Amino acid sequence: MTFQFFLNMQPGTYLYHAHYGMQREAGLYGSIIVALPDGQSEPFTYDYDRNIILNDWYHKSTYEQAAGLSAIPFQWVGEPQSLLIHGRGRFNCSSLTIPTSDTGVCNTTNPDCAPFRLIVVPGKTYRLRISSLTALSALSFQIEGHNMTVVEADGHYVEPFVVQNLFIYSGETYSVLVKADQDPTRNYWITSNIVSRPANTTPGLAIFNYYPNHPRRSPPTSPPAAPVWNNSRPRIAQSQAIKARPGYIHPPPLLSDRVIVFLNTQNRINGNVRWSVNNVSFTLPHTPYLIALKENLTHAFDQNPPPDGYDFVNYDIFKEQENKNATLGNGIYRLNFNSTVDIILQNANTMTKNNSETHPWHLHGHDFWVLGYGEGKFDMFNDPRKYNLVNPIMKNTVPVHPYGWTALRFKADNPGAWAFHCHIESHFYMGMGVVFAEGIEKVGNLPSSIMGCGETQGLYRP
Ligand SMILES: *[C@@H]1O[C@H](CO)[C@@H](O)[C@H](O)[C@H]1NC(C)=O
Ligand SMILES: *[C@@H]1O[C@H](CO)[C@@H](O)[C@H](O)[C@H]1NC(C)=O
Ligand SMILES: *[C@@H]1O[C@H](CO)[C@@H](O)[C@H](O)[C@H]1NC(C)=O
Ligand SMILES: *[C@@H]1O[C@H](CO)[C@@H](O)[C@H](O)[C@H]1NC(C)=O
Ligand SMILES: *[C@@H]1O[C@H](CO)[C@@H](O)[C@H](O)[C@H]1NC(C)=O
Ligand SMILES: *[C@@H]1O[C@H](CO)[C@@H](O)[C@H](O)[C@H]1NC(C)=O
Ligand SMILES: *[C@@H]1O[C@H](CO)[C@@H](O)[C@H](O)[C@H]1NC(C)=O
Ligand SMILES: *[C@@H]1O[C@H](CO)[C@@H](O)[C@H](O)[C@H]1NC(C)=O
Ligand SMILES: *[C@@H]1O[C@H](CO)[C@@H](O)[C@H](O)[C@H]1NC(C)=O
Ligand SMILES: [Cu+2]
Repeated sequence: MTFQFFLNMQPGTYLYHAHYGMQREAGLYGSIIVALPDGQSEPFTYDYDRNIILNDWYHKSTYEQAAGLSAIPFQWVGEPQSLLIHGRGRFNCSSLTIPTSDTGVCNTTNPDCAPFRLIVVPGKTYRLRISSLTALSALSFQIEGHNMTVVEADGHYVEPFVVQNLFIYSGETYSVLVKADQDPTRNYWITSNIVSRPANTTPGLAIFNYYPNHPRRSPPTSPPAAPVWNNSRPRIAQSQAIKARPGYIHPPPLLSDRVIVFLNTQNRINGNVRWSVNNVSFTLPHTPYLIALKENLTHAFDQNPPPDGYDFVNYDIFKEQENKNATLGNGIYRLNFNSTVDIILQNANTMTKNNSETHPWHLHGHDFWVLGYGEGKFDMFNDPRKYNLVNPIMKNTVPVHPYGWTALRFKADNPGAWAFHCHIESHFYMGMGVVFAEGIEKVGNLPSSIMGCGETQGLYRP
């Protein structure tokens, strides 16, 4: 299949994936690498460029998972059965009861079950483009015995910093530089581990294979230990370390026109577990927003906008969620074209005592500046004074850490209707998202070939 599209993007590493139901998880995804224009060079050097996609894997189909999430009683998808490093995972097949005719499918000598290996030539420097498209898991990625220098995040150059493990959230992309400068007579482990959730999923394993060692030769050491799953301090520190690279700083507007605070809560609505933003749990209407907006189909979705905030004074973000009054909704936020909008993602306790989760929020159609991260309840008066307005990184996906907040700023300068949602597949399915619309009058005439869903049926002209 051939796609044609026009790029108005920074050179760098991006992702594409399905966005219908929970299809992404079933494997419809990949990465897009935008090359530099001829004659330009990167602000760092390397010998080889390699791509690694991280994922998690469930044995249940996405349809079964979605059915469970909509069922009463609610059936949570649970932790993944495997972690994949570039499509290869591990699973103890003897714990499965599979027909004997199928045993060849799942055994360690089957070449399809061999771990991913990254062949490296001693002394060379590798640019690894690492992306995560996990359904649920926040990951720690590590190469035994080697440090990584982070140089790119979501298509923007980063002021380089060194890490032993990279924390990466679903929807994010990073480039790191790694030099193959260790003992070349052996191989090393590449690992991925779940953080932020108490999962017992087997860690992801791949081989950092020094040429000319045999790629199947197991490293003589044990894989490096995983970070403590519930210690969010190093994760916050790494989020805060990501700044724009000098020479590549896009200064943000110093003031914003509108501030929207998004309280992230878990609620029970009509007997089902849902995620909500300011008491509203998102549901997708049958009619596509852009067509509805362009064609003035005012019955296609709720014309009342959802709230710009929550009850700051009385709401205790550390307390088990008791609000039984969240509602389902499909209203949207209308932004003035070209205005500067601040978004504060405010995390809170879930319906489980002493529990707050990490949510990677992803914005379509824009890059935003990441102005800051904080712990506890966002303070409207004092926290904005601590914003980084000097060299904030621009990204399209950002985590809000447990019991914390994350502040973003973007310019509403891309005509259209755009989703902003948690990149955890089941969370978005359970309502964790919103839609922004701006500059609809600037959107050209829509082709009739895209009509046909919901109220646009009558507009379809083949
Ligand atoms: C794999 O599962 C089998 C059966 O449950 C168990 O006996 C065995 O110890 C497991 N192997 C490993 C390496 O965990
Ligand atoms: C493992 O898989 C290989 C390749 O498919 C097959 O030749 C072999 O018979 C399988 N071994 C067992 C024990 O099933
Ligand atoms: C990696 O960085 C750590 C912390 O800065 C340092 O202690 C260690 O020696 C470095 N390892 C390598 C292989 O450079
Ligand atoms: C992390 O969880 C463990 C139990 O798995 C608990 O003992 C420990 O106190 C927790 N640490 C933090 C920082 O919450
Ligand atoms: C929708 O409403 C706008 C503003 O009232 C108007 O300019 C536009 O022509 C209308 N479009 C259609 C397709 O009716
Ligand atoms: C959410 O619902 C609770 C309980 O009804 C209420 O106290 C709070 O003000 C509501 N918040 C918003 C943003 O509507
Ligand atoms: C929730 O809604 C019900 C019915 O509308 C109302 O009786 C109740 O007081 C509300 N609860 C809160 C906490 O607002
Ligand atoms: C949008 O804002 C920029 C400055 O940030 C300005 O140069 C541009 O003219 C504005 N465009 C419109 C259509 O208002
Ligand atoms: C929950 O957190 C509170 C403090 O916020 C603490 O006092 C309590 O011990 C914690 N409970 C559990 C079960 O960890
Ligand atoms: Cu989420």
